[in-house]
Order: sequence, then C-alpha cells, then structure tokens
Amino acid sequence: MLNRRELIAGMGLLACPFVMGGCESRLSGFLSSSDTHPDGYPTVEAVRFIGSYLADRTNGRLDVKVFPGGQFGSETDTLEIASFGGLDMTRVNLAPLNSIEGTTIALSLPFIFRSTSHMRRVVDSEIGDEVLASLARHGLIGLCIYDSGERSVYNNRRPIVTPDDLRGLKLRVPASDLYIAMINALGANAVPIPLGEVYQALAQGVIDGAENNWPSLESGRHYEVAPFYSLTNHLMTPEVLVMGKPTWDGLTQAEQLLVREAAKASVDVMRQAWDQRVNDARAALVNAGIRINAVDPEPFAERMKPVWNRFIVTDRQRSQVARILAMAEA
Ligand code: GTR
Repeated sequence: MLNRRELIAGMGLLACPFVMGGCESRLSGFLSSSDTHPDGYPTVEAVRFIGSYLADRTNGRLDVKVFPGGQFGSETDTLEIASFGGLDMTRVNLAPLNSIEGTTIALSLPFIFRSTSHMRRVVDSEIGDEVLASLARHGLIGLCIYDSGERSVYNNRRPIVTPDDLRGLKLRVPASDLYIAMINALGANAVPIPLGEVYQALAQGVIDGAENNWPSLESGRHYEVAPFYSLTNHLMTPEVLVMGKPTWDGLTQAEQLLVREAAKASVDVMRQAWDQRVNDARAALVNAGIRINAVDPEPFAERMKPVWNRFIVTDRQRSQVARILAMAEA
C-alpha cells in the first residue's frame, strides 16, 4: 500500500492538468476526490456521479476519480491537502470545519433539526449557500451539502436511556470542539480520533463507544465491538463537498459553472442513495442482533443549552440559529 506522501505525489500528477500552469492543457484529466467512507457509500457514489456528469458533457475531458476509505488520512488532513492543491476535492462532514469556520456551527448544533425534511430545507436555503461561501477564506470552494442522517450513541457497556448512563464512558468524537463539549456536557469523556481508527480503539478498549448514524455504524463494522445502539438522535450535522482553491482557480469559468451544476445535481442522487442506505443499514444491524433502544431526547437536549450558549456567540450565528428554527414548521 502506498504511504500518504506517495499518494499525494501521485495526486499532483492526476491533478496536474488542472492546477499547474506549466502543464500543456488545463482542460483534461481526472479531478481527485477523497472520502473517508468505502466504495458504495452514498457520498462516494454521489461524487462518482459528478464525474460521469462532467465526462458526459465534456466528451470525457473532465472526470473525477474518487479515493475512498480514508486513503489520505483524517478528514482534517484532507481539507488541508485540498486547500494547497494536493487533492482536487474532498468530501467531509461539517464537524472538522467547526473549529476553523464559525458559520458551520449552527448546522452542527445538537437537537437543532426537528426532522430530515427540516434539515434538507435548511441546507437548500440561503443558509446552506452562506456556509458553502464561508469556506473560501480557508482555501476551499464549497460545492454542495449532503445528508448525514441522525447520529446516536453506541457503546460496548450498556444501553443508554438517560444522560446519567453515559457517565464515565469514553466516547469517540470527530475533531470538533463542539462535539467534545457536547459529549462532555452529557457526562461522558470525549476522545477525538479519526473515524478510521474507531474500530481498533473499541477493540483495544481505548474507548467504550462513539456516536454516528446507521450507515457508518454498519459500514465501519463498529457494531461488532460496540453492540448497544441507543437512539439519542442528537445530531444531524450535514456533509460538504469542497474543491481546493488552487484547482478551482485552474478551471475556466465555464468549467467552474459545470462543476457547480454537477454538484447540485448530485444532491438528489445522494439523497435517494442515502435513504436507501439508512434502511439497508438498519435492517442489517437488526439482523446482526445488536441491542437497539429508543431514548427520550428531552433530558439530553436540556443538557445542551450551555453548549449552544458557548458556541453561538456572534450575531451572524444567532441569526442563523433563529432562521433555522423558523424553518422547522414550514
Ligand atoms: C460520518 C460522516 C463522515 C465522518 C464520520 C465521523 O457520519 O459521514 O464524514 O465525519 O461520520 O464521525 O468522523
């Protein structure tokens, strides 16, 4: 297997037609795109759809090659690599952007969305556009926002029914100060590690559990080592697809428009694949015999008030939160 440095060097070549002034043509080649999830996962397939969309409309001149399975390291790593041009695109959750970009916080707040349709309405509104646009100052061009379902807690000790059941558990979170504060406010101890390391950390007892949606619990096989899944449904933080600014700047305006159009079209493709995947993952986990329990969200949501207050500090964030809540009933 190639190490990360070799992979990045390889990517430079793949990306070369787009990003390097010295290349003969800026108009042909594969855009590299990274994803922490394996082949077949809805986000991976949605970005492949973008590749086909581009290839169809450019006679194969533009295409996308997706590198699944976290080959480029953590999502935080891939954001950095993309921002300096070592990768053309990366698909990540908003969580690893929370600590660098304040506009990503509102969409990542625990218990802010009432339902999937509420979340979809919000990301399809000008709030989604604001979040995408805010990434430019970090060298990242936000292309589109995808679903990531409801996240719930899983662990290898016991069913979680009330927040007190979490006391003392070591729970893995993504690299986000907001997630760390959330888990600690619930009485557990947050341990930030990349998704790719969760299975081993569970197996070795470094952590007792984690929190994620049905498809991630299933595809990462975490349920084998953490079979209690308690439906706290505490988060619905969406995913985002970004292009590194060096790559973006190497595209013509017409190509930029086409990439945006393709990304937009991929959202519906992803949503359909996502809904199907959630159902399949749930069925597979029930079939595997994991222990699933319903949870009254109220006492969990109650403990999130100080977390909201700590992270929603600017007028812009307050306005985002107010607008999101106003969209709950639309
Ligand atoms: C998943 C998400 C990934 C990653 C992961 C995590 O639900 O699709 O992008 O953020 O969670 O917890 O690290």
